[in-house]
Amino acid sequence: QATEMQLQLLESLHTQVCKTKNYSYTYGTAGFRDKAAVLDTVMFTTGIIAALRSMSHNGKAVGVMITASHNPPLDNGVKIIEPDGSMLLQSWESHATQLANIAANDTVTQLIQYINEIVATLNIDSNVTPSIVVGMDSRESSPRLMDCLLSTLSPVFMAKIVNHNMLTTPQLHFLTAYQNNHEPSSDDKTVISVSQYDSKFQTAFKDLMNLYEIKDFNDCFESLVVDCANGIGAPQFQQFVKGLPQCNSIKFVNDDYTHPDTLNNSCGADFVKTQQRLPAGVDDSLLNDNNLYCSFDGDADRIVFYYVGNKTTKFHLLDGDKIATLFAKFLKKLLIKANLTQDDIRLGIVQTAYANGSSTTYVLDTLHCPASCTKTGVKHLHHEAQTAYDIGIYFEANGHGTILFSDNFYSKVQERQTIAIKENDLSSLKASKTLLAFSKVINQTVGDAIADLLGVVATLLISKMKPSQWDNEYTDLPNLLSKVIVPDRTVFKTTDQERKLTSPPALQPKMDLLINKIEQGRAFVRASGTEDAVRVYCEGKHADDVKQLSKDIEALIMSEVN
Ligand code: G16
Repeated sequence: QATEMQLQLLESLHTQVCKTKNYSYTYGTAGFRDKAAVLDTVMFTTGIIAALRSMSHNGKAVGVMITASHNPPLDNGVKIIEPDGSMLLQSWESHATQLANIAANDTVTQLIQYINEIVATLNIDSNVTPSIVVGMDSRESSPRLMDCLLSTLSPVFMAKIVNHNMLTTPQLHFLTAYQNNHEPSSDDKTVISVSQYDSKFQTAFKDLMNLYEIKDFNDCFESLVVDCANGIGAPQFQQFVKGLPQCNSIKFVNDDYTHPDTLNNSCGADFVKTQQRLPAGVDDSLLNDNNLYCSFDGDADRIVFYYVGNKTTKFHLLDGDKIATLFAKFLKKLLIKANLTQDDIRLGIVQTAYANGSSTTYVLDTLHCPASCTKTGVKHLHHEAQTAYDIGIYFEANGHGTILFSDNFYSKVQERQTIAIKENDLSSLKASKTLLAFSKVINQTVGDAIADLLGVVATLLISKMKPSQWDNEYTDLPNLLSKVIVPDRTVFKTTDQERKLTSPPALQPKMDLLINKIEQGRAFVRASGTEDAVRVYCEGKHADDVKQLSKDIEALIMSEVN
């Protein structure tokens, strides 16, 4: 039970920090996200929720990242990380939302009452000291919001806090899990910092490269040009590659994270994916048919690749679907070489409705792998990958994803490795070694632009595959993703993994008539969980039809809501 002093402190901090009142917060696709100016109150309560979550885990470290990822510079947000590095358990999302809305709309007595209710119903031991790991992206508002977040943690909860300041979201996911797995002994003075992340993934990449004696990128492309969206991924990845001699031909664009007003502005993964064109900053000196390009988003948890063909006239996107299929083909081949069947190790792909129809057909008919579809949001894909497969490759088309390897994967591959050594089967041995080494290059806590970049580069180099060969595995159906601003996006409700609208009720039947008119037509509409907009996705056999379909659906939406 809280002491009188703690309650008084909470009351005075609530008055000091929570300036945004009479406001309704909603927990979106990846946490709370809004204009930075209104986030003080929800940051205050997120600190409290993180402390309670850590206490409910018996004091294990819980992570909190202040970021609005791909959103424009004036937005911000917050993501909460479980002790194992995954996203906040879904049943806690409603506690987080309710607490924020009580702080914004009710009295401090009601706030305290609700905190007590969580403690009582979840049987949380209030004597446990919470442990919180925090970080933020490079937005101008992030330090101010960090103060709001931290305000209650030491004075009220006496929490242990590790503040990593500016780093990428996946680095914080990794370090949260790392801290829980490396509880220092009393004489251990190790300070947990981003250097543990760097050395873990640098070593993994070097080991994989050494297995194939690869010294540079020359077999597959000339330079790798990395667009950092002017975000925190820039300094973090620049520091990271200093430890990798193989990567010395990497060139950077949009690495100006010290000017937060340029963040995600005409650059970054979301821009490149939705506009299907090169980001700003790739000037003539960087245009080369033999280069590979990629773009991070603002907090470096997404990545998309691209290249230019035909003497720099054509832009070719290699998005999340292409990354997932590249990994699936590579890993499947290795499993076969290691004499492991689909019954031994179940490899599957998890996508969302945004996955290009051609990619799903390729997965099922060419790779002969199972494919699942979930709602948008990494938490949904992650869960499916973890529960349905031994190698669960999950990627959203927007470039957000990773691979999860199960315990069964590790034990079966190790078993095969022992047999291969006994039988002196060198090809099978190398395949098992590659599988194990490759799994270490991947950040299994969450989608990570840096780790995914290493995984893609390693796959291309080991397979001796040029970007155009990667692309030619299948051809994307023409597609368009657009946004419509509506007075109230909450009226848009979906079913069937967001592939069909149930509300407004008249919209889906009208859309179906339009979709059925075009060859290989597919389209859906859903409310964004990170922006105040409704998203419209359309695809079909012919680009002109897709353009028209997109326009028609946008017009339908406008006529329905006005
Ligand atoms: C977040 C989520 C992604 C999601 C994206 C867009 O990405 O983590 O899973 O695809 O938002 O979501 P929505 O369409 O609901 O706006 P990020 O990179 O912005 O954190």
